[in-house]
Amino acid sequence: MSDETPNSVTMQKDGEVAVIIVNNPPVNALSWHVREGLKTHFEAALADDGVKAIVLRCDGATFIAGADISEFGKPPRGPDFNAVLNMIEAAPKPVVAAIHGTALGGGLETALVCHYRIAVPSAKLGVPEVKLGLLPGAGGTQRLPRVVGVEAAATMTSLGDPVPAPKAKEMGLVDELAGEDSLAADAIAFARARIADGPRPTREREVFGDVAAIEQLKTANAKRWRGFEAPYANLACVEAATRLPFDEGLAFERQEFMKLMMGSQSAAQRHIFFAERQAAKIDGLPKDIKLRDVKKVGIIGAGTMGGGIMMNFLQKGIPCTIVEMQQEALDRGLGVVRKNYDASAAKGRFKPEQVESMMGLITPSLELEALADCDLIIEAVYENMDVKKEIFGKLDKIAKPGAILASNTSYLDVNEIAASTSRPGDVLGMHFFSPANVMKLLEVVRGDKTADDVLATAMATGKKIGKVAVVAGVCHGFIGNRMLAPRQIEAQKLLLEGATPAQVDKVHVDFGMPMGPFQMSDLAGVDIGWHRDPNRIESIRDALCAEGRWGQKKQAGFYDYDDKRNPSESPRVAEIIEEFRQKAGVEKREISDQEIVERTLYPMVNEGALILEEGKAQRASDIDVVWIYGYGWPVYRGGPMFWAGLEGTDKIAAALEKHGFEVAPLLKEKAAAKAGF
Ligand code: T1G
Repeated sequence: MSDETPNSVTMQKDGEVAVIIVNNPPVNALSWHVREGLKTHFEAALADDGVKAIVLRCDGATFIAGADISEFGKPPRGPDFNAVLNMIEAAPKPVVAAIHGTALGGGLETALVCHYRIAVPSAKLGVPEVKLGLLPGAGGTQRLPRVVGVEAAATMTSLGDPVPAPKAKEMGLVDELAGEDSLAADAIAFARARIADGPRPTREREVFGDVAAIEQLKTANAKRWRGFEAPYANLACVEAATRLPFDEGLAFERQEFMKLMMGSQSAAQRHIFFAERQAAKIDGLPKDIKLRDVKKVGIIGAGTMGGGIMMNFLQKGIPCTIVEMQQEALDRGLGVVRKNYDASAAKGRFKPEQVESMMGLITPSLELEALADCDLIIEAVYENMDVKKEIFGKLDKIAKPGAILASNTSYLDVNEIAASTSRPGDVLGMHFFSPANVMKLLEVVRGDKTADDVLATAMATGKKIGKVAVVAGVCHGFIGNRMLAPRQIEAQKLLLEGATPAQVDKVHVDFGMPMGPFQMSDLAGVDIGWHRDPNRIESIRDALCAEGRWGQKKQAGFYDYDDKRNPSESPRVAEIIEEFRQKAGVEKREISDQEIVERTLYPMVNEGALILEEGKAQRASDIDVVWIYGYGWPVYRGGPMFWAGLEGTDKIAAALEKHGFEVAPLLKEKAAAKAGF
C-alpha cells in the first residue's frame, strides 16, 4: 500500500445518483488516503443538490477488506475513521453499499453506516478482527446488533467467520442481491429506488434478540478461547449494546478496542497474519517464476500419512495414483480414506456424491510403474533411508521427465535421497503433519540441488491444497522437529531431577499449548524411534517402552489411561523415574515452573536462532508459522521467535547460560541489543 497514491477514491455521477469508487489494490484496505478520499467525495456528494442518492462500491477483486493493518502501530495519518463514518450515516440522502468479494472488518463497518446494502451472491461479509486479537473498533459491535440482532452479532464478532451474501440477506445484513455480473448497474437502480424511502441511519435502529446467546457462546467456546482476550472483549461490547445508548456503547467499544490494540496478543496475531503471507514468498526467486503443471499426483505408501496426503489432492479434484506393496495394505489404506470421508459427510462437510467423485479420482496400484504419468510423486513410506533411496532410485527410471519427486520424510537427509537419482534438481521434501488431511502446515524442504521452479511449484501446490507452506533447509528435523528435540530432551532431564510429567505438561498447557511434552509423547507413541531392545535401558523412555508403556494406544505411557483415554498420574511411572534417578545417582529437588519454562521453551528459541544462522529457515517469522500451524503454539503469543521478543532475548540468553546451554551467536547478538528476531 504505497502512501504515494492519494487518488484511490473517485466519484462518478449517473443522473441523480453519485457513485463513489474505492480503488486501492490488492484488497481496498482503508489506508489513510482512502479515508481521506471518502471524506472528500462524500462531502462533495452531500453538498451537491443534484445528487439524490449515493452508491459506494469498489473496483478490483473485493469490497473494502478492512482497516489497513500495516498502518497499525504507526503515527496516525488522514481523517479520523469514525468521523468519516458518522458523516456517511448522518447523510440526508440514501447511501447504498454495493458489495462484491469480501466486506470485512472496517469494510463491513463502512457498509453498516450506509443505509442499505446490495451484494452479489458470491460476496462474503464479516468482522474477522477477533482473528487479529481485536474487535470491530469502528462501531461494528454497536451497529451489528441493530441490523442482525444480538445472537448473530455476538457470533459474527466473537468467531470472526464471514457470512455468504445469501445468508446475510436472510439475516437482514444485506437488503438486496444483485446479479453476479451487474453489481454496478443494479446498485444504481437500487439506490434510485431508495430515494423515495430516504436515509435509514443504523444507529437509530433498535437492538433486538436474546442477550442470553452471549453466555451460551462463552460456554460453547470455552476450550477454543482458552487464553484469548479478544473473543470476550467482542462479546462484552455486544452486551454493552443491549443496555447502553448508542454513543455510550461506541465509547465502550473504543475503550475495549484500544486495550486490545495496545496489548501483546493482538500484536502477536497481527504478526502471524503477515508472517503467514510472507512465508509463501521465496527469497531470491522472481514472483512470476514459471511453475510446473501438477494435474496428476502419485502417492507411495497408503498408510496413515499416504492416505491423508492423498485426501488433500482429491478434495481439489486432482486425480491420484496410490501405490502399495501388498493388496491387503492397499485395501486397508483406501478403507481408512473412505471411512474418513464418510465421517466428514456425516458431519455435512461433504455430500455423498462428492465422496463418490473423490474416491473415483483414485487409481490404486501395486506397481510403481503406474506412476509414470504423474506430475508430482510423494513418497510416504516408513522412515528408513535405504528403503527411501531404493524407491527414489526406481522412480528415477519410471517417472516422466519434469516430474517432481518429493519425500514426506520428517527428518531424513533429503540431499542423500536426491543423490540416489540422476535428477536431484527435481527432488525435494514435502513434510506433511499428522493427520495430513487436517494439519495446515507443510514444510517444503529445499535440497542443495532442488531447482527453483521445483521449489516454487511445491510451495504453490501446498497453497492450492489449503496448506500453509514454509521453506525449510536440509537438517535433522528441518524446522519444527529440530526445535522440538531440545524441548523433549530437557523435559526428560527435568523428570530425573524432580519434576513430574504432570507438572511439566501443566506449565506448557498454562502457556497455551494444546498439550505438554509427555501428553504429546503418549499421543504420538512413546515408542516412536525406540531401539526396540527391552534390555537396553538408557533413559526413562527406554524403561517405559521396555514395560510396554507405549502411550495412549497401550493405555499406559507417561500417564495411565482409562478406556475413555482420560489420563491420570501413574504411580508406576513415578517408581520407574525414582529407580532411574537412583541408578543415575541424581538427587531429587524442587523444580519451579519458571525453571521448566527456561529449560524447555528457551532452548527452542536458541535452536530457532541456530536454524536462522544456518539459513535453514528464510526468516524468523517462518519459524513462528511452523509452530503455530504445526505444533499448536498459541497464536496470541505469535510463535517462539516473536515470543522471544516479548519475553526478552536478554532474559532468555541469561537463563540459558545459567542452565549451562551454549547460547547461539544470533541470540547473543539480539540479547545484547535487547532486540527481538
Ligand atoms: N490491511 C493491509 N494489508 C492487507 C489487508 C489489510 N486489511 N488484507 C490483506 N492485505 C494484504 C496481504 O498482506 C497481502 O499482501 C495482500 O493484501 C493480499 O492478501 C477498524 C481494526 C481480504 C480475504 O482481517 O482476510 O478492520 O503478501 O494474500 O488470499 O474494525 O487478505 O501480497 O504483500 O490474504 O485473496 C480486518 C484481512 C482488519 C481481513 C483476501 N480485516 N484480509 O485474501 O489475499 S482490522 C481483515 C484477509 C479492522 C476495524 C478493524 C484476506 C482477504 P502481500 P491475501 P487473499
